[in-house]
Amino acid sequence: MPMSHTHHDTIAAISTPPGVGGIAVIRLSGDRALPIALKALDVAELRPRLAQFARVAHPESNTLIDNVVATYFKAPASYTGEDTVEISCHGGYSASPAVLSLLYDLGARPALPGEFTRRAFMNGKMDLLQAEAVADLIHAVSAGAQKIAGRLLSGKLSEKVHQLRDELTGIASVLELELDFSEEAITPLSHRETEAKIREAVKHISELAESYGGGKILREGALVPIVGRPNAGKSSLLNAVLEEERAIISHIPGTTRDTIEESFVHKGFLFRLVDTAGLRETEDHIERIGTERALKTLKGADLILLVLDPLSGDDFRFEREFLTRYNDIPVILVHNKSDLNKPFPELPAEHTLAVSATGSRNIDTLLDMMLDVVKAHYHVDGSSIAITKQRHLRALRRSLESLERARKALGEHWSNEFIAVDIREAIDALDDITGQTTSADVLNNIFSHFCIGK
Ligand SMILES: Nc1nc2c(ncn2[C@@H]2O[C@H](COP(=O)(O)OP(=O)(O)OP(=O)(O)O)[C@@H](O)[C@H]2O)c(=O)[nH]1
Ligand SMILES: [Mg+2]
Repeated sequence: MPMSHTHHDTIAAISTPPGVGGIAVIRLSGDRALPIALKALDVAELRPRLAQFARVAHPESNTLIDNVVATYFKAPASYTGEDTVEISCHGGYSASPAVLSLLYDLGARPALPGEFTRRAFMNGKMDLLQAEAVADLIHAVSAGAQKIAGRLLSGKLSEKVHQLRDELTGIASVLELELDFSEEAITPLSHRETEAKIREAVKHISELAESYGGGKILREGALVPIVGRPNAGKSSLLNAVLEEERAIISHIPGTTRDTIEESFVHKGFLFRLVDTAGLRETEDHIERIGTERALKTLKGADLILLVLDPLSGDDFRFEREFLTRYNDIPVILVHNKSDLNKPFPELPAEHTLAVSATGSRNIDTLLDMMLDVVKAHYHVDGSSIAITKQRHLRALRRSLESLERARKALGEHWSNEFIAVDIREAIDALDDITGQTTSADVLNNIFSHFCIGK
């Protein structure tokens, strides 16, 4: 947050999206929220948690700006934990901006992106995981993304992180106690017990780290490039899935040059399907750029649809090599043009399905298969607790590195003091996830991605 903006300022913003609608809600939060609201509204008092009708008029001309309903949330019982007044104006482009500008004249300042939620975090209303979940929930476009954001918001992941933290604190404090009271009768942990406890903690933290793939996919959707030789029917497949003529299709090989990404939701699960240029050696400059783009998309792929054309008349060496090269990403081998009843080669793929893109045959089956493969491969389970962000993963990895050091030190019979320091570092890394030790830079970055008014 820029230095000139302190969290003692009273901030205001319109919290509903711009546009024509029934109502628009302005949020006003900070020490002076109540006096500023009372100056703007023609009421003598605002009672906490009571929706009150009021008029807002121009201070000089006394002409009406809008009739509103105002609700006062007295600190700390508000979203931000500060005194907050929410003013419901009429929607559209004129009333709410006019009311907001009056609030600015009366001493409020425009809220920065995410500043209300940042204050909620600062005031202990939620931890950082929950604050992130607020943004995720707002941006969730699939039922899966909504579910995982909801689970974060309810504090399930925070609880899990706290459990892991308690586990480590338990070990560190015994080690530290032994240092302080080495003369007295506390039962020290044996070398073996400490080692076993650290190993247990490592296992639990690793499990959480492994949930990243699934968590990320639920939040952002699975990236699924459609690849194959020119003319295999990749663009036809994209169109068949989307049920619209999105990409250009022609019988001329090399039709698609650019990558075309379209999202769709299947059974509550978000997929990002990418049509790509056919892969072949080519002299054509633009086609070559298209090929490079296709290969780039493969780098971030969660699942690949490799489309096969029985008419291609070659030995399918390309497909064979492809399957060997991309053996760490799940691939569905799509036997396209199955309406032609031509034979397909035997290829070493785990998942194969015959479809007809232009005949819309087996497309629903393909979607179900995509869902099953992604769920199984990334352990995406509707009910489990998962981390969803690189930030979480990095912190867990740091924690694991510290524990690894602790284990090594223990093995080399270092004094407890050093081992305890490593374990404290592992705890700090976990605290970074919930925001207890997160640096201002990281916080700035997280909240800058919020919308204004949130
Ligand atoms: N019979 C039959 N023809 C198909 C099917 N799918 C695609 N085609 C035909 O195959 C040709 C190529 O289709 P596209 O979808 O443009 O193929 P592509 O893989 O996107 O080709 P490039 O963009 O050039 O790499 C077109 O003439 C389609 O009509 C199918 O299921 N059955
Ligand atoms: Mg194409």
